[in-house]
Amino acid sequence: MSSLFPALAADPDDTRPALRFGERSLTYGGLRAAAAALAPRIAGAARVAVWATPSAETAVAVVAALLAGVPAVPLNPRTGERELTHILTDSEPDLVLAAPGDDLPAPLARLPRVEVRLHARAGDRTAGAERPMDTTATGPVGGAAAGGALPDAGEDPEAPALIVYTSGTTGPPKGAVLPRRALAASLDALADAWAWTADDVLVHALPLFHVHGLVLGVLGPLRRGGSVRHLGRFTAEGVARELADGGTVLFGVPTMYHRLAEAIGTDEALVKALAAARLLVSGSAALPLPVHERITAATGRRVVERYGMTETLMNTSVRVGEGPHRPGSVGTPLQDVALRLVRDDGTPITAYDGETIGEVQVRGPNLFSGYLNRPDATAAAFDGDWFRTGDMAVRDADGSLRLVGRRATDLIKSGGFKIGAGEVENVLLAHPGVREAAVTGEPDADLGERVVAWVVPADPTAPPPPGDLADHVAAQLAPHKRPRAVRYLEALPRNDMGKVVKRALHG
Ligand code: MCA
Ligand code: AMP
Repeated sequence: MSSLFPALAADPDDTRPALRFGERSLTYGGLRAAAAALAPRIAGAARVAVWATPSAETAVAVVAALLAGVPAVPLNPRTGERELTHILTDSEPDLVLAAPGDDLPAPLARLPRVEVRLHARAGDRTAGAERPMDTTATGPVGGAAAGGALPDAGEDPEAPALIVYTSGTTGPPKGAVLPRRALAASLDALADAWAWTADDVLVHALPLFHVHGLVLGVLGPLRRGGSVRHLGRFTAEGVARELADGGTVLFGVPTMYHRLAEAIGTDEALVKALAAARLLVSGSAALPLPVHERITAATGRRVVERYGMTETLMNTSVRVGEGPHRPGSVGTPLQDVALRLVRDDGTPITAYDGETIGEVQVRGPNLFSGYLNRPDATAAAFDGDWFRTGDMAVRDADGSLRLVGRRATDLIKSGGFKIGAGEVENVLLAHPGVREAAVTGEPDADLGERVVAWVVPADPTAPPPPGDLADHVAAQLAPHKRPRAVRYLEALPRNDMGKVVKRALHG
């Protein structure tokens, strides 16, 4: 298999821009030097954790791990205690990669720490850095200096590259093992669908511990030899500024497009910037029709939707420059992706009629190799060699897909993050003020869905304040999993078997 990053192998003095995070940037030569310096320091590790802040250090850390052939486990820096402990126990990283000055929580502080430097040598400008980013950095490393030989990971396409944790309906998140083959196949298939080239400058503001922000948003541009500008945090002004200043492509979750659509009315610069972009892409959750229509009405632009999943990387996309674009469609299967719709009884649906609903199953080089330490869950996720996505869809006559729902109602998509009702319920139950708890997702104009906690207080005269419960979930799991609303009940509705009837909650 060819290298994951041909542009890095090319020329140590390459001055083309690779990464920009705020005021800090790295050229291809600079990235090559920084990653080549770091790779030998982690080579031989079974696995490394990456403290995945939205920074150039995260990009350098992941690229170095890929060059060294060491699987990387990107960690949400806001992960709470319980979830972090689970991920570390499950993935057993040998060390953690973090930027100088990053403050690591206790469970991680026990691991050996390797600092990610953006410069192979202090003050070394020949390495291709456009400007010094870390002037305090002293050359860390044995061996590979700026412009030195790039390590070769051996290029086994099935070797694990990333382990990305993703929530299920119950229990703690599972680690999806993504091989090098899947990263390469999915990114190349997107390049085919989007005419994505080295000339593209991607603007993004997504977190770097999930597939969308890390694989598509960082590894994608680097595989093409193009560049990425990360905003650090999402703002409509930041998007307008970067698109007006050379950005060509925008990646975002629907919540971000919703916020852009809100800002459009009062921000002429944003309208102009969106209108001039080559490509606007939305994914991770359904883009609501009104959001799409507002953006199109103001800018004349259509937002391209693509459909993916941590376990499968990207499955379908609307293709750039092809045919009329129907909002609500997530497009056709990507190059080399086989896709079928299957009825509840397991029989495939052959109709392309826009109305027969089935579960989406996929097969292809884009698939993960399994859940870490979970052969049971891996086996359950497949029907033969078809991966069951759990998403329900219809197929139109032209082969394009429209997603209509999910098989499991206990999975909530909020702001593009997947949240399992069960994991939040378990944490709520551990709160002393909670006797019983059920968690559901409720429609939310901004987040798509919001997490709602239905709570039977331990003491009905003194129910725990909603803010306390939100803080508790944020501290144990992650802030994006916190309930945005808490409703108090005297008892949860249950059926004869004692099982909570969630449908009765919203009634
Ligand atoms: C809030 N915060 C808290 C608490 N409440 N911290 C501790 N305790 C609390 N009780 C913090 C948050 O961490 C955050 O910090 C800030 O307060 C605001 O939080 P919040 O209101 O929750 O954020 P938001 O404004 O609602 O975020 C919207 C968002 C976000 C930016 C759109 O949802 C987002 O980044 N979504 C992207 C999800 C994504 O990448 N999904 C891809 C996975 P601070 O302000 O400092 O940040 S899906 C995927 O990969 C597949 C393959 C696919 O198809 O793409
Ligand atoms: P995750 O498990 O966090 O990787 O999220 C994957 C899930 O996000 C998919 O199974 C879908 O339910 C949802 N998803 C991703 N892209 C889209 C999209 N374009 N439209 C609707 N849902 C999407």
